[in-house]
Amino acid sequence: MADIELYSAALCPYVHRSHLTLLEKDVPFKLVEIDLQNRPANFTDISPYNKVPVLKHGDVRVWESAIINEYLEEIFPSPPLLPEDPVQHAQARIWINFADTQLFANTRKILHSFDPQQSVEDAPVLIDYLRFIEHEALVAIH
Ligand SMILES: N[C@@H](CCC(=O)N[C@@H](CS)C(=O)NCC(=O)O)C(=O)O
Repeated sequence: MADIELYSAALCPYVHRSHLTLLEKDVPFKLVEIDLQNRPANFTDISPYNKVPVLKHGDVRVWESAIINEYLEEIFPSPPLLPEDPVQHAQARIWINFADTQLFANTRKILHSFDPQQSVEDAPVLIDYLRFIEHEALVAIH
């Protein structure tokens, strides 16, 4: 198997998503920590968007966390990431979309903010998202 590297930043929720997928699939990999305030020279040779995560698999590079996970799913199908049942499959994909379009951007904004006052102002939006997740989880188990 070609070597796998995941280019990471410890606080990045997008990285966590692909990191968890590698762990779940029990795939050996190396985590390469990138300081986003001081990126290595020529980092865009590895990451065309100049962001993390990027997965390197031999000569292949894949970026965008959701697409990295789809790639890993195809290369390492076991255990599967998504349920087979069409309804559960759709629900899982709705949560992926929720994370992409709403949750992650706000989490990231707060985690990476250098302005404590701005974080306080941004926090209620994140709290609303977390309440929404909690509410939907309670609906799902009843
Ligand atoms: N849509 C991308 C988002 C990745 C992203 O925004 N990563 C952040 C860290 S959490 C980053 O590298 N930011 C660097 C920058 O924007 O300068 C994904 O899902 O992978």
